[in-house]
Amino acid sequence: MARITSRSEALAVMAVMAAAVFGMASAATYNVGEPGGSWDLQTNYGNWVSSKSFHPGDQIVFKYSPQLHDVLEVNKADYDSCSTSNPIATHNSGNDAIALTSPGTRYFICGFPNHCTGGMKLQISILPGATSLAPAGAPKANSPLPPSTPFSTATKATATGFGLAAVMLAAALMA
Ligand code: CU1
Repeated sequence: MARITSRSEALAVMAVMAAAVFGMASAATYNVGEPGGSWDLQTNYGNWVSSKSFHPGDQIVFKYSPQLHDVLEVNKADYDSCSTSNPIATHNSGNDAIALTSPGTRYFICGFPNHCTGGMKLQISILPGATSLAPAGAPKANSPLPPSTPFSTATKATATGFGLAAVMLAAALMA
């Protein structure tokens, strides 16, 4: 009886630690327009982005028929005017994963005639920091702390938690 209890306790600890670590990793993949849409003429991309926050390490994936659409990454002026003449990058595989590597704003439009003006334009604001390491409401401009501090603290806490969970699991399995 004691064995079962301690093993299930260890497994519970492992599950909690795994959840914490996965949450902390926070590299998310967003399929553009999903659920309910894709890279198409029906989706309202302003609505789509409004419920999300993007961070370095995340990626967005454009899924579409290459016969019907493509994806041009453009600058803000070309985004605003739906100009396709000077793209930063062109994607047309129909399954295009775009890595969001650094903070800033990136602009995507469809290059097919009248599709951008028809609504196929997507503006992505990439916020600094990993999702779960940026406390909501934390003041941004008041601190001279080195930026690495919260990350190394979190990493140590995670490593400690993992070690503890592994020891407990091993103890439970050997009991
Ligand atoms: Cu299109």
